[in-house]
Amino acid sequence: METPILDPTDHQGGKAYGMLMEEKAKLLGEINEEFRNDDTYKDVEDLNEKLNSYKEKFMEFDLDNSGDINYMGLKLMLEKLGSPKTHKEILKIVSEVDTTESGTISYKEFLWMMLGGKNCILRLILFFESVGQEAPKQKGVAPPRTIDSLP
Ligand SMILES: [Ca+2]
Repeated sequence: METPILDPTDHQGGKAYGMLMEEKAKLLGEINEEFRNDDTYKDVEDLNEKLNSYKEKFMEFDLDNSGDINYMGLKLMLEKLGSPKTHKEILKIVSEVDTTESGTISYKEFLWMMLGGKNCILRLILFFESVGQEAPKQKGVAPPRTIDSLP
């Protein structure tokens, strides 16, 4: 696969930024591929679909494009999801997911959380949000998911 190269003479930044996003999407895509091939998750329903939506969600809140969701990214995410949290709560949410104790949430940590069996605050919030989003879209096609049907 080709690796896009950032042009240091491009001072406008627009094109370079687009390439950076592309590069980031590719990196996350590679992690998705790892999880797709991981036997641990072979029984997960709609794994492919889930990984794609997690990737989008993750990119949306990796505000500084560092590849990790930091404190501010998480704070904004929770506000946008309609569940604003206090400073203390946010630190607790990070610590539940942050297995490397880096203070930030990497994409792998995010996936381990979303696909793992352990219940934590962020996972519950994101599940409730996806239920709310999917219900109107699937109207007349498939019954909307209910909280009871969640793994
Ligand atoms: Ca971490």
